[in-house]
Amino acid sequence: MTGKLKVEEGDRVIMSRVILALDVIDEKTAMKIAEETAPYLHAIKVGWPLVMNAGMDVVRKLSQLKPVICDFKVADIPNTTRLIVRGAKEYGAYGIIVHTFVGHDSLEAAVNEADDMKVYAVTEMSHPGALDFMQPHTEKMVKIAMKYGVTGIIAPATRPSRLREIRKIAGNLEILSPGVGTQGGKAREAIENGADYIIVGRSIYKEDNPKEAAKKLYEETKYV
Ligand code: OMP
Repeated sequence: MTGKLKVEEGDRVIMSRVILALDVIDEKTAMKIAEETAPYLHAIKVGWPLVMNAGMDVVRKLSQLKPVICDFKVADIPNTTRLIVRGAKEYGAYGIIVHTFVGHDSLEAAVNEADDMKVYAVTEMSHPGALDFMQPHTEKMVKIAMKYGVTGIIAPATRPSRLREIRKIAGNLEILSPGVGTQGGKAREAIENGADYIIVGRSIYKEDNPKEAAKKLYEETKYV
Protein backbone atom coordinates (compact mmCIF):
# COMPACT_ATOMS: atom_id res chain seq x y z
CA MET A 1 0.00 0.00 0.00
CA THR A 2 1.40 3.37 -0.87
CA GLY A 3 0.38 6.99 -0.43
CA LYS A 4 -2.42 8.40 1.56
CA LEU A 5 -5.16 6.16 2.82
CA LYS A 6 -8.78 6.90 2.22
CA VAL A 7 -9.87 7.07 5.81
CA GLU A 8 -13.27 8.34 6.73
CA GLU A 9 -16.70 8.92 5.31
CA GLY A 10 -18.69 10.61 8.01
CA ASP A 11 -18.14 8.51 11.10
CA ARG A 12 -17.29 5.34 9.24
CA VAL A 13 -13.67 4.34 9.12
CA ILE A 14 -12.92 2.76 5.78
CA MET A 15 -9.31 1.74 5.95
CA SER A 16 -6.77 1.26 8.64
CA ARG A 17 -3.19 0.13 8.94
CA VAL A 18 -3.78 -1.54 12.31
CA ILE A 19 -3.99 -5.33 12.73
CA LEU A 20 -5.06 -6.44 16.19
CA ALA A 21 -3.18 -9.45 17.58
CA LEU A 22 -5.97 -10.90 19.68
CA ASP A 23 -3.86 -13.02 22.00
CA VAL A 24 -6.40 -13.28 24.81
CA ILE A 25 -7.48 -16.74 25.83
CA ASP A 26 -11.09 -16.19 26.77
CA GLU A 27 -13.62 -16.07 23.93
CA LYS A 28 -15.96 -13.61 25.62
CA THR A 29 -13.16 -11.15 26.24
CA ALA A 30 -11.89 -11.67 22.71
CA MET A 31 -15.29 -10.90 21.17
CA LYS A 32 -15.78 -7.84 23.36
CA ILE A 33 -12.38 -6.35 22.47
CA ALA A 34 -12.89 -7.18 18.79
CA GLU A 35 -16.30 -5.49 18.72
CA GLU A 36 -15.00 -2.36 20.41
CA THR A 37 -11.90 -1.97 18.29
CA ALA A 38 -13.18 -3.20 14.90
CA PRO A 39 -13.89 0.27 13.45
CA TYR A 40 -10.20 1.11 13.75
CA LEU A 41 -8.78 -2.14 12.40
CA HIS A 42 -7.70 -3.51 9.06
CA ALA A 43 -7.87 -7.10 10.33
CA ILE A 44 -7.79 -9.30 13.40
CA LYS A 45 -4.99 -11.81 13.88
CA VAL A 46 -5.68 -14.89 15.97
CA GLY A 47 -3.15 -17.49 17.00
CA TRP A 48 -2.73 -20.51 19.22
CA PRO A 49 -3.49 -18.74 22.54
CA LEU A 50 -7.08 -17.98 21.51
CA VAL A 51 -7.77 -20.94 19.21
CA MET A 52 -6.57 -23.48 21.78
CA ASN A 53 -9.12 -22.16 24.23
CA ALA A 54 -12.02 -21.02 22.09
CA GLY A 55 -11.68 -23.45 19.18
CA MET A 56 -11.61 -22.66 15.47
CA ASP A 57 -15.20 -21.44 15.52
CA VAL A 58 -13.86 -18.20 16.90
CA VAL A 59 -12.37 -17.54 13.46
CA ARG A 60 -15.84 -17.66 11.93
CA LYS A 61 -17.32 -15.47 14.65
CA LEU A 62 -14.59 -12.83 14.45
CA SER A 63 -14.87 -12.82 10.66
CA GLN A 64 -18.31 -11.25 11.06
CA LEU A 65 -16.50 -8.19 12.40
CA LYS A 66 -13.27 -8.03 10.41
CA PRO A 67 -11.13 -10.22 8.16
CA VAL A 68 -9.27 -12.77 10.27
CA ILE A 69 -5.65 -13.77 9.77
CA CYS A 70 -4.76 -17.14 11.30
CA ASP A 71 -1.33 -16.85 12.82
CA PHE A 72 -0.40 -20.52 12.84
CA LYS A 73 3.20 -19.88 11.76
CA VAL A 74 3.04 -23.06 9.76
CA ALA A 75 6.46 -24.69 9.52
CA ASP A 76 6.01 -28.15 8.08
CA ILE A 77 6.31 -30.40 5.05
CA PRO A 78 4.12 -29.52 2.07
CA ASN A 79 1.39 -32.08 2.81
CA THR A 80 0.89 -31.01 6.42
CA THR A 81 1.06 -27.38 5.34
CA ARG A 82 -1.73 -28.01 2.83
CA LEU A 83 -3.92 -29.62 5.49
CA ILE A 84 -3.48 -26.71 7.90
CA VAL A 85 -4.09 -24.08 5.22
CA ARG A 86 -7.21 -25.95 4.08
CA GLY A 87 -8.47 -26.07 7.67
CA ALA A 88 -8.09 -22.32 8.11
CA LYS A 89 -9.87 -21.70 4.80
CA GLU A 90 -12.80 -23.89 5.85
CA TYR A 91 -13.35 -21.67 8.88
CA GLY A 92 -13.49 -18.54 6.74
CA ALA A 93 -10.02 -17.14 7.42
CA TYR A 94 -8.95 -14.21 5.28
CA GLY A 95 -5.28 -15.04 5.62
CA ILE A 96 -2.72 -17.34 7.18
CA ILE A 97 0.82 -16.83 8.43
CA VAL A 98 3.45 -19.40 7.47
CA HIS A 99 7.18 -19.65 8.02
CA THR A 100 9.49 -19.13 5.07
CA PHE A 101 12.54 -20.96 6.40
CA VAL A 102 10.95 -24.36 5.69
CA GLY A 103 11.65 -23.71 2.03
CA HIS A 104 10.23 -23.47 -1.47
CA ASP A 105 8.04 -26.58 -1.60
CA SER A 106 6.17 -25.84 1.63
CA LEU A 107 5.71 -22.23 0.59
CA GLU A 108 4.40 -23.31 -2.80
CA ALA A 109 2.00 -25.76 -1.13
CA ALA A 110 0.66 -23.00 1.12
CA VAL A 111 0.10 -20.55 -1.73
CA ASN A 112 -1.54 -23.15 -3.98
CA GLU A 113 -3.83 -24.47 -1.28
CA ALA A 114 -4.73 -20.97 -0.07
CA ASP A 115 -6.27 -20.06 -3.41
CA ASP A 116 -7.81 -16.63 -2.76
CA MET A 117 -6.91 -16.67 0.94
CA LYS A 118 -3.86 -14.49 1.68
CA VAL A 119 -0.57 -16.07 2.67
CA TYR A 120 1.86 -14.07 4.78
CA ALA A 121 5.40 -15.39 5.11
CA VAL A 122 7.60 -14.69 8.13
CA THR A 123 10.95 -13.31 6.96
CA GLU A 124 12.37 -11.71 10.09
CA MET A 125 10.84 -11.86 13.54
CA SER A 126 10.65 -8.98 15.98
CA HIS A 127 12.23 -10.51 19.07
CA PRO A 128 15.98 -10.47 19.90
CA GLY A 129 16.30 -14.21 19.22
CA ALA A 130 15.55 -13.56 15.55
CA LEU A 131 19.16 -12.44 15.21
CA ASP A 132 20.46 -15.92 16.11
CA PHE A 133 19.32 -17.86 13.06
CA MET A 134 16.80 -15.87 11.10
CA GLN A 135 18.23 -12.48 10.26
CA PRO A 136 21.25 -13.75 8.31
CA HIS A 137 18.79 -15.35 5.88
CA THR A 138 16.12 -12.67 5.68
CA GLU A 139 17.03 -11.38 2.25
CA LYS A 140 16.90 -14.83 0.71
CA MET A 141 13.58 -15.51 2.43
CA VAL A 142 12.03 -12.30 1.10
CA LYS A 143 13.09 -13.27 -2.41
CA ILE A 144 11.71 -16.78 -2.19
CA ALA A 145 8.45 -15.48 -0.69
CA MET A 146 8.11 -13.14 -3.67
CA LYS A 147 8.92 -15.91 -6.12
CA TYR A 148 6.19 -18.19 -4.81
CA GLY A 149 3.52 -15.51 -4.83
CA VAL A 150 2.67 -14.76 -1.22
CA THR A 151 0.54 -11.71 -0.51
CA GLY A 152 2.85 -10.33 2.11
CA ILE A 153 5.65 -10.83 4.57
CA ILE A 154 6.19 -10.31 8.27
CA ALA A 155 9.06 -7.99 9.23
CA PRO A 156 9.98 -6.31 12.52
CA ALA A 157 8.78 -2.92 13.78
CA THR A 158 11.42 -3.31 16.48
CA ARG A 159 14.15 -2.73 13.85
CA PRO A 160 13.08 0.13 11.56
CA SER A 161 16.38 0.12 9.68
CA ARG A 162 15.81 -3.55 8.84
CA LEU A 163 12.29 -2.73 7.71
CA ARG A 164 13.76 -0.17 5.32
CA GLU A 165 16.21 -2.71 3.92
CA ILE A 166 13.50 -5.34 3.58
CA ARG A 167 11.18 -2.90 1.78
CA LYS A 168 13.92 -2.26 -0.79
CA ILE A 169 13.91 -5.89 -1.86
CA ALA A 170 10.25 -6.69 -1.24
CA GLY A 171 8.84 -4.61 -4.12
CA ASN A 172 5.09 -4.33 -3.78
CA LEU A 173 4.64 -7.14 -1.29
CA GLU A 174 2.56 -6.16 1.71
CA ILE A 175 4.66 -5.82 4.83
CA LEU A 176 2.93 -6.62 8.13
CA SER A 177 5.01 -5.42 11.03
CA PRO A 178 4.71 -6.71 14.60
CA GLY A 179 6.55 -5.43 17.64
CA VAL A 180 4.81 -2.08 18.09
CA GLY A 181 4.25 -0.92 21.66
CA THR A 182 5.12 -3.52 24.29
CA GLN A 183 8.08 -4.90 22.31
CA GLY A 184 9.43 -1.36 21.83
CA GLY A 185 8.63 -0.58 18.20
CA LYS A 186 6.86 2.63 17.19
CA ALA A 187 3.79 2.65 15.00
CA ARG A 188 4.52 5.62 12.80
CA GLU A 189 8.19 4.80 12.47
CA ALA A 190 7.31 1.32 11.19
CA ILE A 191 5.04 2.72 8.51
CA GLU A 192 7.55 5.41 7.54
CA ASN A 193 10.19 2.74 7.08
CA GLY A 194 8.20 0.54 4.74
CA ALA A 195 5.49 -1.34 6.62
CA ASP A 196 1.97 -1.29 5.22
CA TYR A 197 0.36 -2.54 8.41
CA ILE A 198 1.33 -2.75 12.06
CA ILE A 199 0.43 -5.78 14.18
CA VAL A 200 -0.36 -4.78 17.76
CA GLY A 201 -1.43 -7.01 20.62
CA ARG A 202 -0.80 -6.09 24.24
CA SER A 203 -0.69 -2.35 23.61
CA ILE A 204 -4.33 -2.64 22.62
CA TYR A 205 -5.92 -5.57 24.45
CA LYS A 206 -4.16 -4.98 27.77
CA GLU A 207 -5.03 -1.30 27.89
CA ASP A 208 -7.83 -0.10 30.18
CA ASN A 209 -9.59 1.18 27.08
CA PRO A 210 -8.72 -1.01 24.06
CA LYS A 211 -10.99 1.03 21.81
CA GLU A 212 -9.13 4.26 22.55
CA ALA A 213 -5.78 2.50 22.16
CA ALA A 214 -6.78 1.15 18.75
CA LYS A 215 -8.14 4.53 17.71
CA LYS A 216 -4.92 6.26 18.73
CA LEU A 217 -2.80 3.86 16.68
CA TYR A 218 -5.16 4.23 13.77
CA GLU A 219 -4.93 8.04 13.94
CA GLU A 220 -1.17 7.92 14.29
CA THR A 221 -0.69 5.88 11.12
CA LYS A 222 -3.56 6.87 8.84
CA TYR A 223 -1.85 9.65 6.88
CA VAL A 224 1.68 8.28 6.82
P1 OMP B 1 2.38 -7.81 21.11
O1 OMP B 1 3.85 -7.88 21.38
O2 OMP B 1 1.54 -8.11 22.31
O3 OMP B 1 2.01 -6.54 20.40
O4 OMP B 1 2.03 -9.02 20.12
C1 OMP B 1 2.64 -9.16 18.89
C2 OMP B 1 1.93 -10.22 18.08
O5 OMP B 1 2.62 -10.37 16.84
C3 OMP B 1 1.91 -11.59 18.73
O6 OMP B 1 0.73 -12.24 18.31
C4 OMP B 1 3.11 -12.28 18.14
O7 OMP B 1 2.95 -13.69 18.09
C5 OMP B 1 3.13 -11.71 16.73
N1 OMP B 1 4.45 -11.63 16.08
C6 OMP B 1 5.52 -11.02 16.73
O8 OMP B 1 5.38 -10.45 17.81
N2 OMP B 1 6.73 -11.04 16.14
C7 OMP B 1 6.96 -11.61 14.93
O9 OMP B 1 8.09 -11.56 14.44
C8 OMP B 1 5.90 -12.19 14.26
C9 OMP B 1 4.63 -12.14 14.80
C10 OMP B 1 3.53 -12.57 13.93
O10 OMP B 1 3.77 -13.37 13.03
O11 OMP B 1 2.43 -12.07 14.04
